[in-house]
Amino acid sequence: MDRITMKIDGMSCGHCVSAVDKALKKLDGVSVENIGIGSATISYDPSAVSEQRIAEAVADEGYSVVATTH
Ligand SMILES: [Cu+2]
Repeated sequence: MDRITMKIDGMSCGHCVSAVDKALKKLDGVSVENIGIGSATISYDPSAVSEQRIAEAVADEGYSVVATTH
């Protein structure tokens, strides 16, 4: 498993947190470790899902991953 922390733009309240949390948890191979307004730390299995796919899932909810830290 790889662990990343993403800085996410556009999140402003608990609904945003739960929307992003749900979108991430729907992805195969992803487990959410910590999430709050503006950031999320996850572990993921690189053989099941790519970092790009993860960012797309966040974008589909209307938010954007602006930075990723390993
Ligand atoms: Cu919100």
